[in-house]
Amino acid sequence: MKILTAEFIRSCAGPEQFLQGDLPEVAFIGRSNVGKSSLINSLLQRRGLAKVSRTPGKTRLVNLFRITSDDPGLARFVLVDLPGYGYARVSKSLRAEWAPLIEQYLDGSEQLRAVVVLVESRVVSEQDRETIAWLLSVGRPPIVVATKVDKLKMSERIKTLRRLHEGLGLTEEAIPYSSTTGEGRDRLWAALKERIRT
Ligand SMILES: Nc1nc2c(ncn2[C@@H]2O[C@H](COP(=O)(O)OP(=O)(O)OP(=O)(O)O)[C@@H](O)[C@H]2O)c(=O)[nH]1
Ligand SMILES: [Mg+2]
Repeated sequence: MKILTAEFIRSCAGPEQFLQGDLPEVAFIGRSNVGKSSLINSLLQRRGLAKVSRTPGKTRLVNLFRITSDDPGLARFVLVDLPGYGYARVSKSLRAEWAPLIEQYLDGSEQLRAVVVLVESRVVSEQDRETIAWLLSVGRPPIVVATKVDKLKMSERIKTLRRLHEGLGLTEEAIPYSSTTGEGRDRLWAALKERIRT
């Protein structure tokens, strides 16, 4: 899987800025600081395409990227980087502002083929659980990715991933991912291809 081009389209502050057209869309969502920007950069093998921020909770807009690859199953698609949710240090009113934007996108997009929910392997938050339950309730079963697995010792890995699986009430296995080592990249591409094809 080789990415040929990856270009930023725009940041959307409202639904009128979402894309029209027929390109399939793949969206990424997760708690702030879960490693979303790092995962997008590692997936696309583009350093710094999605900002890896040192200030958690910075990304509050829906960011769109146009991607082309050498894989016929995923030749052209749009990657959607959704705002991080649930960062405690951000005020409630600010959070109230962008949660509707996320829901409008996830509920309304006709081209959306897959939603990837990122969760941190060792931390199961109530909001992760709610997001996954909500996606199931609107008929968009997500692909769940467990981030930063390089931080887990081999001895704790199985137990931690099992706890995550049970804690989130998953039906499908989460994909273990590390942006540091590249683990999980092929598996995630395969999962995305499956969703885009069908
Ligand atoms: N060890 C390890 N650290 C990671 C990994 N992915 C991200 N990090 C670190 O986690 C922190 C947050 O990473 P980001 O990719 O900016 O996370 P984000 O979810 O985009 O964060 P916001 O956009 O600020 O909400 C950074 O310090 C990264 O270096 C990983 O796979 N392994
Ligand atoms: Mg980010």
